[in-house]
Amino acid sequence: MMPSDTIAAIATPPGKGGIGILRVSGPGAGHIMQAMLGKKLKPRFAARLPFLDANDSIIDNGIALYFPAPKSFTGEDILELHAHGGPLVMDMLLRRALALGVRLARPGEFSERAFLNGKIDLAQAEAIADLIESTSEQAVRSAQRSLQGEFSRYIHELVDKLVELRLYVEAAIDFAEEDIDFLGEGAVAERLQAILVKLQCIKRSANQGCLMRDGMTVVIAGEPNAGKSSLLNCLSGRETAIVTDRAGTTRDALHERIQIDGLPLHIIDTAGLRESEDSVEQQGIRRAREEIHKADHILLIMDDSVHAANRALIGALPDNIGLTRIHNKIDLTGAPPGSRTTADGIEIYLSCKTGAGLAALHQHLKACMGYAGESEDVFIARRRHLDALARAESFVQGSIDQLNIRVAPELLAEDLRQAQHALAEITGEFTSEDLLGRIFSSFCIGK
Ligand SMILES: Nc1nc2c(ncn2[C@@H]2O[C@H](COP(=O)(O)OP(=O)(O)OP(=O)(O)O)[C@@H](O)[C@H]2O)c(=O)[nH]1
Ligand SMILES: [Mg+2]
Repeated sequence: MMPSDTIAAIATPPGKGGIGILRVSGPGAGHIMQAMLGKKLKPRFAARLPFLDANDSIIDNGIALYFPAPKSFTGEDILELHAHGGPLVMDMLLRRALALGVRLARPGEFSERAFLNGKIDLAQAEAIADLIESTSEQAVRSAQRSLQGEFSRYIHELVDKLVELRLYVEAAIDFAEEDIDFLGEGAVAERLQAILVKLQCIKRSANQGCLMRDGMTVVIAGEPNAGKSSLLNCLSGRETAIVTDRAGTTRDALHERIQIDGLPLHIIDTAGLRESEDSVEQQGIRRAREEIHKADHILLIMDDSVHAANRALIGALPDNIGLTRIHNKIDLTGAPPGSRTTADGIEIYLSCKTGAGLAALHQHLKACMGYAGESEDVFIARRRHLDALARAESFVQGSIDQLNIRVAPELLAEDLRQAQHALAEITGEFTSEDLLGRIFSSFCIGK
C-alpha cells in the first residue's frame, strides 16, 4: 500500500542548534509551500525567504527547498525548511504545518516511504540507520557501502544465478520423459557449488559487518588466578571486577561494554575453570561455560609464570568459536610483549600489571571484528541478514544433497526456490508488514 497522506517532522536533533530542519513529504507538500512561503519554489533550488504563520507574520527567515516527486528521497513531493535551530522556532514551524493538515511522521517513516516507493531497498534503508548510529570510522565506511547498494548487489547476483538454475532444473523436470539426463551433466552440480561458495563468502563479510555494528561478545576464560578479572579491568579502564591473589575470587559472570577506537565490544569476565567442591564456585563455573558457548570470541588467559597449565582445559572449549591464547604476567617471566603466530593460532603476551602488550591485544581484537584499514570491503549487516543468509545456505546445501541422490528433482527445485526467497528477504522483496514495522520503528524521527 502506497501512503497517500502527508507527513512532517523536525529532522534535526532536539535541542538548540545553528540550524533546524523541518521536513514535509507527501502530496500535500506543495500546499504547505504555498501556505507557509506564499509562493511556489523552483524545484531543487535553494531560496531564502520568510516562513509565515497563519496570520502571515514571520516565524523565521531561512532557506527553503522543494523536491517534487519522483526525484526526491522518498519519491514523493518534499519540502524542507531550514530555519534557526531553536526548539521554539522549530516547534512553531511544525505546529503550523500540522495545522495545515499534515500529520506527524512516525520514526523512520521517510525512509519507509523511500523503500515503499522503490527508491532504496530494505538493506539500504537499514544502512541509513546504521550510518547514523555508527560508532567508528570503519562502521561509517561499511554502512556507506551498504547504502550505496554494494551488499544488495551481491545478493542480486546470487538471486539471478538461482533463478537461472531454477529455470534450467524446472525445464529438466518437464523433459524428464526424454532420455537425456539434464541434471546429471555436471553443469548443475558445478553451478550449485559456485553459488554455495559465493554465498559463504558473502556470509563471512556480513558476519564481520554485523560484528562491526553490534559489537563482538568476548569471553575471558581460564584457570583461577590467571588474571581474567585483571584483564577485564585493564580493557575497561575501571576497577569493575574484584582482583585478589586467592584462586576462585570471581563467581558471577561480569559484563562490561567498551569501545576500542569506536568499535563496540562486550567483554565478560568469568569464574576460573577448575574442579571445585564448593557449590557456589561450581555454579560460577557452570555460568562461565554457558557464557563461553554464547561468545563470538574467547580469550583464553594463562599465567605465563605457571607452565604447562590449561592444556586439559583447552580441550573442553568449543572449537567453532574463535580463540586467542593470552599469556599474562610476563613481568614475572620476562617474555617480550606482543603477538606471535604459532601453530595454535595467534598468541598474545602481556602483563595486566604493567600494561605491556595490551596494545597488541587491542590491535588483535580490532582485526577479529573486521577492522583492517581502508581497503577492506566489509559492508554493514544485521543479525536479520545473517539469519537469512544461513537459511539460504542450508537450502543450497539441501539442493546439492538432492542432486546427489537424484530421487526427486522437484525437491531440488523447491530448495532452490526457498534459497531465493530467503535472499530476497534481505533486500525486502519478500517481507511482512510486521517486519517492516519492527525495522523502521527503531529509526530516528525525521529520517
Ligand atoms: N605480577 C603480575 N600479577 C598479576 C598480573 N595480572 C594479575 N596478577 C595478579 O594475579 C592475581 C589474580 O588476578 P585476578 O585478576 O583476580 O585473576 P582471575 O583469573 O580473575 O582469578 P579468579 O577470579 O580467581 O579466577 C592477583 O593477585 C593479581 O594482582 C600480571 O600481569 N602480573
Ligand atoms: Mg577473577
